[in-house]
Amino acid sequence: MAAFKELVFSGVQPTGNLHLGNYLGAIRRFVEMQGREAQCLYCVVDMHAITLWQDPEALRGQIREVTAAFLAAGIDPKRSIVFNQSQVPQHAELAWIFNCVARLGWLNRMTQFKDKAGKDRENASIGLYDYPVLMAADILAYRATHVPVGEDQKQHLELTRDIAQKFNTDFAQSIAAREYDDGFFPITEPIIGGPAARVMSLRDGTKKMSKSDPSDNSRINLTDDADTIAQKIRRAKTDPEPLPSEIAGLKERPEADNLVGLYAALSDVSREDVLRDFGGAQFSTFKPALADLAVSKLAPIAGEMRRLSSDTAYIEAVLADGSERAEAIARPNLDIVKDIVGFVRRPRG
Ligand code: AQP
Repeated sequence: MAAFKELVFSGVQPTGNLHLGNYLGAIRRFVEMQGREAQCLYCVVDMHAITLWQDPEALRGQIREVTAAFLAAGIDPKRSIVFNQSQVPQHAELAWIFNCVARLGWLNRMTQFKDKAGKDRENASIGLYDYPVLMAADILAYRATHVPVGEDQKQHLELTRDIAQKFNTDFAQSIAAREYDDGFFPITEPIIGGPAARVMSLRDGTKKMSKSDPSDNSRINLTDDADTIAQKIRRAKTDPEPLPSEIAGLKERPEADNLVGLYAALSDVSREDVLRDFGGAQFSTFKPALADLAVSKLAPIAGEMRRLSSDTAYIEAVLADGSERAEAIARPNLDIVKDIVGFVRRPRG
């Protein structure tokens, strides 16, 4: 492998209903990152998916579907490493070591656990609680320097940085003895931003667009056909006012703000540019323009996803090749971590 200065890692859960938020907030950014001088690893995080029960047969299909979405969106599996988490055992191994570094108080502050566990906390899986520690292991098994994610993952990325820092401090002497002068783990940079860092539900502009929302009308799925996309945008909740000409006019108008953000992200311009073109327009004018734009961007991806999803052998070959290449990076890193921690390990022959 060529030595790159940057190592980019990110993942998507195969939990079904991949949506426009996942695409604009994450997958499209993954594609853009391929333009940097970086080794990129893109992971289908199936071990995260089972923190909530998944039907085994459906899970296999969902893993293939997320892989197909990566490829259909433009991730090149030769240039980037595309794989599924469960095929690389170092994620789970490092997660255990990090379980012994992370503090209960840190995890108790994680808002996503509170949201997902809801009122029935006692009944949530331990995996759901421990999710952010496994996420830190996903990233740091590769000593990744950059992680493109949607805004909802910001707190988890901060935890990853805290774990890296604490590991570097707890084992400072052992790390220095191995000549890693700046600590063993990097303090990973989150890459969050742009007009679609947080895409909101089409039914409620104060809630994020999410796979698990019971209303299918709340999101645009990457597999939706043109008519469905147009219909969902037509029915999207809005207010009776026309669009403002200035950004300040979007304040307190979450649904309008969300649709303007979507238009900006899909056409690669700023919100200000969108308002320059549509300021004063009614939603009856803006929504069809947004629907046309969304269909023109998403229909080719949906078509390619369908074609690739049905080619099981190809998708599984991509994942097998990617897992092997990912493990070739993670395994030597884990060997060093085990030495740092003080484990006795079998020499590699
Ligand atoms: N609404 C969103 N806007 C922008 N980015 C988003 N992401 C998710 N929702 C939005 C980003 O997509 C990546 C993959 O997410 P994930 O599947 O691993 O987990 P998630 O955040 O739990 O996704 P969902 O869709 O919201 O699922 P549920 O309903 O299960 O909670 C991440 O980079 C995420 O930030």
